[in-house]
Amino acid sequence: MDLSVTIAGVRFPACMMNAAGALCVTREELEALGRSRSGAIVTKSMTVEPRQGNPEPRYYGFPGGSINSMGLPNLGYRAYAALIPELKKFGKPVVASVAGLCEDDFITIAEAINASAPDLIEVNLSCPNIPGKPQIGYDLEASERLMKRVRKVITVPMGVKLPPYFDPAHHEQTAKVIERVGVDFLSLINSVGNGLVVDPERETVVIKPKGGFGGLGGPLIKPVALANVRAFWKQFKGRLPIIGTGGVVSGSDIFEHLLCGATAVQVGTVLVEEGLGVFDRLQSELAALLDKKGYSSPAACIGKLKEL
Ligand code: RRO
Repeated sequence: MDLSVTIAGVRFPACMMNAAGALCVTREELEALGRSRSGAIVTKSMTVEPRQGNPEPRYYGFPGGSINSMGLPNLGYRAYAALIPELKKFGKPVVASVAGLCEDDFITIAEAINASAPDLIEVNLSCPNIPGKPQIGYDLEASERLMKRVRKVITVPMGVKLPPYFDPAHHEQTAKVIERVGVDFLSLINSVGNGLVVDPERETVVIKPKGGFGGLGGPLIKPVALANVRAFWKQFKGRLPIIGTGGVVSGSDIFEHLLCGATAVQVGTVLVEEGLGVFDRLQSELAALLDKKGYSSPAACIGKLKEL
């Protein structure tokens, strides 16, 4: 079955890809994504200068999911700007994830990365792990100001990666901001910020930065991700493409994201835990499921969730 989808006019050969942060920091990792069956190559969120990130241990996987406090380890935007034209040879979209340590950084990076012509840019408003820096996506005034500024310098399709929201009022207010800015797609959700995982045996936290607090990912956040996909799909009446992220481990999880309104999904925790072969497995599982249910393509089930 053809699992390709189109987002903001860009064709993805399969409706699944890595989530920013998962196996996508170095040239080697990005090229491996290019050779894999990932439907796109998404870069690690980039800052102005290269960063080592937070002290280790900073990622911990457990049966329900994962917790991370990577702290934006990346090569710096200049390295990614040089790499992006090369990554195009893999014949799939290259998505540049843009972050920054202050508002001006986002503009500097967005302008330079846009000039290197990625197929899409994802602006990350939701990193939970920089000590002393709140997630921008939880400050709607700051988000609007920042998005309006990056919007002016980005000419390729521009998306924003949002944190999870837990109240309908926040979905509604955020949607109004997105509408005013004029965004081409949404990536929902970033990790559920500032969770805490405890090892009762050792009586310790499991990651070092921020006293053990970090972003949660994997199966345990799937209901939160689905709720955000659904809420924003409804806010925009299905007219703004959504890339769903959170808790995708199987073809059935992808199907759930599609039903809620996602056009494609990203995989983080399961990619880190299972490696690049996960894309082969997910594609077989999704194709078999859609076939069994009589859907001819991923696009045929977007937003089709029934309410009782
Ligand atoms: O690097 C990180 O610690 C990180 C980032 Br930028 C992000 O957006 N989400 C996340 O879970 N970790």
